[in-house]
Amino acid sequence: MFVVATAGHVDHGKSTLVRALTGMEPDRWAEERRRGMTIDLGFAWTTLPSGGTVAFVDVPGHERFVPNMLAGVGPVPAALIVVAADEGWMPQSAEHLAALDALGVAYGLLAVTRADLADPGPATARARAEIAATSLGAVPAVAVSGLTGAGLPQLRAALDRLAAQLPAPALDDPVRLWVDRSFTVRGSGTVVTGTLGAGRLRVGDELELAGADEPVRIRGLHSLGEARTDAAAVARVAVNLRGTPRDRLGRGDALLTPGRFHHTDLVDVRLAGDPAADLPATLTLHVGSAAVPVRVRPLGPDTVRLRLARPLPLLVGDRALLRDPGRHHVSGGVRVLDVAPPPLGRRGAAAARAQVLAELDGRPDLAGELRRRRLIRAGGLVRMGVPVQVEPVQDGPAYAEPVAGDWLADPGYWRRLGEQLTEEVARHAREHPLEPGMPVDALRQRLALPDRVLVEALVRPPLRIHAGRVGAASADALPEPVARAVRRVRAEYGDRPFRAPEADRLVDLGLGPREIGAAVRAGALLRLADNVVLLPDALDDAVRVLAGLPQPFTLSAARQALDTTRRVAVPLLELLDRRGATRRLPDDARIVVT
Ligand SMILES: Nc1nc2c(ncn2[C@@H]2O[C@H](COP(=O)(O)OP(=O)(O)OP(=O)(O)O)[C@@H](O)[C@H]2O)c(=O)[nH]1
Ligand SMILES: [Mg+2]
Repeated sequence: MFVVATAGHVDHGKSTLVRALTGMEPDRWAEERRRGMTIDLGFAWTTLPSGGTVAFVDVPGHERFVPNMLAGVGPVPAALIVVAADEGWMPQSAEHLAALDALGVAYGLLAVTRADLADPGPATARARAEIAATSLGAVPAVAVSGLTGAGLPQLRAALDRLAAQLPAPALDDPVRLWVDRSFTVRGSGTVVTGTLGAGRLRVGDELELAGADEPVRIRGLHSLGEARTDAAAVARVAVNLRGTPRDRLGRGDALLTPGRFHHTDLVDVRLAGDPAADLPATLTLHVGSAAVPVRVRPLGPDTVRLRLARPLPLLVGDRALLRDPGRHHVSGGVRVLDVAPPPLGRRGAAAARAQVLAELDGRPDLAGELRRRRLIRAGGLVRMGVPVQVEPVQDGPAYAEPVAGDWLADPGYWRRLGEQLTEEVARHAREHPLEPGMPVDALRQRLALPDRVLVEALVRPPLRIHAGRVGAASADALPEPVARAVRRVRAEYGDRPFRAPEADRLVDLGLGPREIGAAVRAGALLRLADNVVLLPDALDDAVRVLAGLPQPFTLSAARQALDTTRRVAVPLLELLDRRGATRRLPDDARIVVT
């Protein structure tokens, strides 16, 4: 299937032509038929000579209904431009063409209608010249009469040729179905319709609806009036939603593949059309089927920041249109450059931003995004429309290796963060000499990082993480007074390793509870009990000495062999028991476990 939207001035014969081609009535409302005028979008379809199907979105031509027209053409990539032979080029011919151009529509046909009433030559020549200057370029033209049927076979053949030119739909892309109609079917509930331009839908699928907390689920699907279990782009679809009240959604909303779109009310865009300086402060942004008031802030000659009155699921590279409803003036197309732009708080920030935007063209650019954002989750980039591959794939999208979890970082920034972390840890050690390192969370805050895993990923030897703190791995990092005290213990007790310094000796050495704690955490001392410390190699030495005793051995035999006191021997043996080096027997004797 392919979908074509009509375009053209009021009464030029768009609906008559669609009716003649399809045998279906595009003017759905009684009021439209009574007034002989399209007010809202109409839908009709037919089979072409090739066997393919064309679906029409028939738009109103009256100037009052241009917003409805824009909701119809927004999601549709091809246009059937209709000009009446007897009236020629008219204001909404021009306004509709300006809209198609602004949206970058590149595929189209010209039908010069009412050719039974006047020579189609002049209207054809003028319209072709106007169209040639737009994104549509040179288009085929067919003269037709909806009344006599003349030219209809040629128009059908031209539609077939147009269909063959259209690019293949991206079936694996996420779904963003812009709703153009919503209504209630008795017994089924809420139904929305739209043009599915990419991706697939299946009955049972969950979709995301902006502003709704819960996902919505597809209860039923129709395409061209027939029930389906699935639908693939390109297609006109009617989606029946389970349990979603009718007032929760309408034209301008979008049904989305969950988790794949960033909702934003702030975008930086490039203008094609009026210069930034000439734009009024408020305009209406049209994208997909949505129309949202925006405040315009010029940044560069052709770049502006738009503040949307409500958030939309926009992606980098999206095309949209700015229009001044008061003046009936299409200000021009916009290309979305950034859907999560930085705030412009500081003086000079706007000028600096303009320079950044001057380099962007709306094509997703992974390396550039990382350079500008420095640190971002892969999923966040994908939701902005920047594809990320975290494994290299030949000919695949840009590849990036996460630094931690799914976090991606600009390599230069990541290197600087690593250096900053080392400095922070050293500074913290100077200011808090007795603490066993800097808490991970304090580091996260100092480095202004959004996630602990980033801090953890930045820690490199000789630093290490221990018990939620980042510090040096070796005793070399002990504060100098403690290190000096440990050296003196080693000098004094090295040759009688199981003699622990008495409490008053510890005080003389400057080893209070905090200093002992620091030395123990650094592995420079071994604590057996309060105020009972040995050098750390004492444990292995003790096992060697005890293994030389007749087994089992008593506490007293151990104390004598180790040349120490009960003050040391009791907790030392208990520690060896806990570590499984010795085992205590029921009669309180012990054996060395080999
Ligand atoms: N003689 C003649 N009359 C036509 C032809 N096409 C349309 N008409 C008449 O022109 C009038 C307007 O036709 P519509 O098809 O409603 O025009 P439209 O472009 O859909 O108008 P809007 O939807 O309001 O923009 C009707 O009275 C039609 O009968 C044609 O090819 N020949
Ligand atoms: Mg009509």
